[in-house]
Amino acid sequence: MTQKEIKEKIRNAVTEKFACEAEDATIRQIYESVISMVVQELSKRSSSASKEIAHQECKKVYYMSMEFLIGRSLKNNLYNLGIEEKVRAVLQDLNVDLEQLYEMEPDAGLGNGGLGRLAACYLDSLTACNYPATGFSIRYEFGIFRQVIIDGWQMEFPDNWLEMGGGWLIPRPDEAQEIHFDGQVEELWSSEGLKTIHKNYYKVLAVPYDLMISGYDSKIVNKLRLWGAKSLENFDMSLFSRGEYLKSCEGDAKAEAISRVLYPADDHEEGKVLRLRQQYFFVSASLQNILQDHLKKYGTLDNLAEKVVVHINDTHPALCVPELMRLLMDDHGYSWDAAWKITCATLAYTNHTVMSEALEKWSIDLFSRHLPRIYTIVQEINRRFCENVYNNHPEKRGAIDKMAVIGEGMVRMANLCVACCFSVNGVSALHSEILKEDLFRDYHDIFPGKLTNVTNGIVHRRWLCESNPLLSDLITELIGDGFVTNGAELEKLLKFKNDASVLNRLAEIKHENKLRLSRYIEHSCGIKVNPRSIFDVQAKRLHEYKRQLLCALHIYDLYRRIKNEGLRIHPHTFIFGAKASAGYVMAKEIIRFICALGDMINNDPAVSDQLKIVFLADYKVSLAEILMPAAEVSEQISLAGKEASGTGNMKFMINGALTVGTLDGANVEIHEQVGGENMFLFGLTTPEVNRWKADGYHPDQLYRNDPHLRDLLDSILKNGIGGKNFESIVRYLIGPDPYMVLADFNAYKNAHTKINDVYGDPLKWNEMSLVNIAKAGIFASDRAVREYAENIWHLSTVQ
Ligand code: 26V
Repeated sequence: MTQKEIKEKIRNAVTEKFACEAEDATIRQIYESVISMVVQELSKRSSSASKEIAHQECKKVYYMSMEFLIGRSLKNNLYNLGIEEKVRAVLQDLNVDLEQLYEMEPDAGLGNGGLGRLAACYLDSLTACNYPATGFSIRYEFGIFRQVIIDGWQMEFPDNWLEMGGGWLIPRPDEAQEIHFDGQVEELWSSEGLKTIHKNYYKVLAVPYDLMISGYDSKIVNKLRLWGAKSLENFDMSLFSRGEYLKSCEGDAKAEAISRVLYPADDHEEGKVLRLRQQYFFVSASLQNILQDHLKKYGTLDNLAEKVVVHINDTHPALCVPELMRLLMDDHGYSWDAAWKITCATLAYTNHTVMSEALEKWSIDLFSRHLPRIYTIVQEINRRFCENVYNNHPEKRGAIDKMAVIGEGMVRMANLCVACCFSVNGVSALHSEILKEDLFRDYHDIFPGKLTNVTNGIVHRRWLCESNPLLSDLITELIGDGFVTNGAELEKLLKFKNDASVLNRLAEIKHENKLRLSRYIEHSCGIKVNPRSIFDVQAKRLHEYKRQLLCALHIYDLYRRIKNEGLRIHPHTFIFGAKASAGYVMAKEIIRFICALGDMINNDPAVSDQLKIVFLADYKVSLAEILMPAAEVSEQISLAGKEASGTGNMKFMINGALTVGTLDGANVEIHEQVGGENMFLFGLTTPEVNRWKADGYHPDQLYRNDPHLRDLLDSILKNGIGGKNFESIVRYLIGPDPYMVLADFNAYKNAHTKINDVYGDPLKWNEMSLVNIAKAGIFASDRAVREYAENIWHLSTVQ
């Protein structure tokens, strides 16, 4: 598109939508018109891409995920289409600043954390690499809550993103699907055999809304299809006639509640009917849609697995297994065996956690009540699976109870996936080993080759090129722009490792980005930070296992050593960003602890030139885009064996931050890339953690035998923090703490001493930073989706 064409299109959009001239339009009208211009352009490309994909009979992947943490789209789409500067110029003529439009856009926060952001990165990369893909999820009216901190307490407020973000969605009511819940099943024998009938069900309509995914300089445009729930039985006339007005609309509310809000927890099973309904709703709608499209094109479902792969992102869409069976058998007349063969060959699954509380299970009672037909299918899958293990793997007879899909009164979604899917993968080398050796060990023995690894990745165009243009421009100047489409080319930077002028420019860019973040911090929380201080960031969901508490305890220790022992350190600013799920009491207490620590330290003139703490409220994708480029230290300090991969670690790394981290998740691979001399590794390893756990972890002994640690904890018990009581936290640390904060405390402290020392040698620091950037290419999601496409999905690119 030329600048002239863009101008025309924006002008037309303004007149069509608002019946006025662009010169007279409000900024909001311009904002909506620019979005509409981009959507139109992408839709045009999408429909010609669809035709080409159909013509080439390409195999397609459907990526099923309850979460897609998209963030903002305007800048990303303009960048990907290569028209950002042209649009900026057109808007300038209208006296509108493009940056101002960017700031008007809300984040599409349709996810909780890493899992959802990964799905968004993958759709972006799949498109950029020309793989035919569609994402399926839910059109939540409200995304992840907006976090406000009041006196240290997290408060949650609704996130009405559609008001200003809905312009990206194209409704497709003609492709709506009907979903059936509740009721009873009846089995009927006839001359044609056994027929199962689902009766007295409750119907909900699933209406698709498409969000275009632009890729980068791509031949194709893919889409993310989000299902919105609409009532089909929205009005009960008989109730209305009897004067029960409110009740008469209940059908409406119950159906439409399904897509009202994202579940804001990524840690524990809530066991709520609504979540099960959400899962079945989007799984059933998507699979019906997939089968209809396939039938339209090929006239048969016999070859489904040759042309379609459905990817299950964590266990949340695991109902794909019984739902695909149901559709094949009940709607399309396949026998059990034929349906099972197709189902197993079509479905692949990624596991994203080994934490038992996050592995989904549903009580039989709830499951069978709301999904009666699906339950009968799961029962039969379980019966056949157990029988198969019993007959064909006698050595595993003792493990059947553990491996079964139904056990202890629950339907176990992870087991369902592993029993059926043709591929199961973990998300980092370490995590995938733990799956093979531990969580899914018995399955690994009977299905050799099924379990594999694909280390996570990030779309480096968003996380480096778009969010850190200064760095991206410097890199382009040094090694050309090949790295934009081939992350591995970043390695060419290594030849500047000892080039002082390059290292100094790197430092200047970091400083600019720190200034930008400092302005944001002052504006958002009124704290003035020293831009020459070390910017040390821990930004991620708040979880005990991620150990924000380890960092906080260390800060308190620093504070006391500065005050009581006259310790001098390079000025250090610790920045936190983290949402806690609403019902997670300990996580909220940790936020309160960090905030209290901040209030005390930031207001103590005895330390305030050396130490600052900032808790940034409402951490989200658009905030991460400001944080990552400004960070110098990246905190990745989970207890070894608990963080499946982490992806924040990769975003910090590619922006030149140095990792202080344990050998957990993808940190292991970061370490492999940069070596121990370019990061600050500390703490127990996974085998050490396991050994320590087996022998019994007794933090009370650490407390008793380490006078310094005892003093530190006693002082919290005695004085609280800034007058606030945190006894519960100390009791937790010396009592049950399953994440062994005290065991790693001294090692962590030593790692920080080293950070402080190395920072005193700027050339050394910047050299380490450059090595990190140069070695981050392997964490590009282009690499990750290629591995999925080649090794798991067997997809080819569109030619
Ligand atoms: C689990 C549950 C349990 C029921 C309540 C709602 C809910 C929502 C989400 C989850 C998933 C937790 C798993 C997860 O988020 N894993 C993260 O996945 C990232 C991408 O692979 C990875 O980088 C992180 O290490 C991993 O914690």
